[in-house]
Amino acid sequence: MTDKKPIYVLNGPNLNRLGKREPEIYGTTTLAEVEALCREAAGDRPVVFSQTNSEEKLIDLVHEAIDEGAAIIINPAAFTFTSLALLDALKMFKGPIIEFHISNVHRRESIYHHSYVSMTATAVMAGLGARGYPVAIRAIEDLLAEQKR
Ligand code: DHK
Repeated sequence: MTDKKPIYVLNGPNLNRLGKREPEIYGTTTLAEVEALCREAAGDRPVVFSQTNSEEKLIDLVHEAIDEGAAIIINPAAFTFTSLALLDALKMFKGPIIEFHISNVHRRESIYHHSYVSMTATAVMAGLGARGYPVAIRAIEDLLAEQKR
């Protein structure tokens, strides 16, 4: 049993098709496999893992994290580059936020080069592939431990 608050791992549109979607860019790891990697890396800390194609639902999940969560790892997918509403929601979160991209968005088309989320994220990870999700979990644990010192 733990009294640790959860890490929210939030995934935006089209990531439900991970593993089949443009594998040359996003790899063949499925979202279910990513979830298992996150839970294993988190150890005794709870993980709220979610994916939605809805901007409204993604913002509702950020609101839930504001009230219940210790940290957020978010792959906003296309909403990264379009959503001021998501940025405004994330600004309310008081804990560490890692903006996460499977691909190196800076090496791709220019439409993927400006992120609104980066204006409030603690850190940005891009290009490690799905293997980066557990790295982000471990980085969050370090950031939370530093906050306690
Ligand atoms: C995922 C997406 O769906 C794209 O819209 C982003 C991001 C890149 C990723 O690399 O995880 O451009």
